[in-house]
Amino acid sequence: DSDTLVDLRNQLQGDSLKKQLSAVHELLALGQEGIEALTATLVGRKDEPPTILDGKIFQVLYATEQENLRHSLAQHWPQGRMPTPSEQGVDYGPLQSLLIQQDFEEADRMTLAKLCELAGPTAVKRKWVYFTEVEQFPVEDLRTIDRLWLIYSEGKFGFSVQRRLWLSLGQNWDKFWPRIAWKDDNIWTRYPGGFIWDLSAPDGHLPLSNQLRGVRMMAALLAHPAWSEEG
Ligand code: UYC
Repeated sequence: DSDTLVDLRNQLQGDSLKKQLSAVHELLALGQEGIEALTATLVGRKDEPPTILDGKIFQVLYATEQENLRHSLAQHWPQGRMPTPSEQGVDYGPLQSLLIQQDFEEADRMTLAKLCELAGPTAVKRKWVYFTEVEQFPVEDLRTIDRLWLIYSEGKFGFSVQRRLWLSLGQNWDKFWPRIAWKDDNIWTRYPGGFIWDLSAPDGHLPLSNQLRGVRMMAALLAHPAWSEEG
């Protein structure tokens, strides 16, 4: 009834992320009027910097597969809810699109491809990046990639999430791997089948960094100034 609708809309404006996210799902379950409330909330926040709530609402509205809804989303936000600035002119639109669709496995592959693009044509050909290239990555681009992962994963995935965990474990890799389910009983998780490609994964599980050539690339990512500067 209308009380529920009002309560849920208020819950969306509250400051508990958990409650916001559960309100999104409850509104969705109400059908068309819930969908309209979600759309109104999203559009009402159009001029604000995108949050995890905005990413979630965008995703669930997109997933309704209602043509008119997708059309009006695309009119407000042709690329997705998040602007994707790049100092190097890299197009993160395809990554945003995969994340909106919650295709985390393809999004993970696309992330590696974008890191290679960022590093330049030799890295694109090589299909992996050197830690020395990572050190040169612009702050802006890494933040764009990280925020895309964050807002479309309920805050679960992204380099900054991995960094926070890694720091909380005293930068100890042996403690870090099992925490993000990249290792179990001292055995590396097998790519791609062993990984968890949805939100049931532990925090920091994605995006992946292949450890085949050692830990230095990932160490450079997690130690990058993108995560420590202000702003
Ligand atoms: N793989 O095991 N991985 C690949 C991971 C390792 C290996 C890709 C992550 C350990 C080989 C991604 C983990 C290892 C290939 C990841 C993991 C290993 C491959 C595709 C847990 C053997 C084919 C992108 C840490 C013991 C490589 C890419 C090739 C691929 C990710 C083997 C994303 C997070 C040490 C043989 N693994 N990788 O980088 O050249 O190729 O075809 O980390």
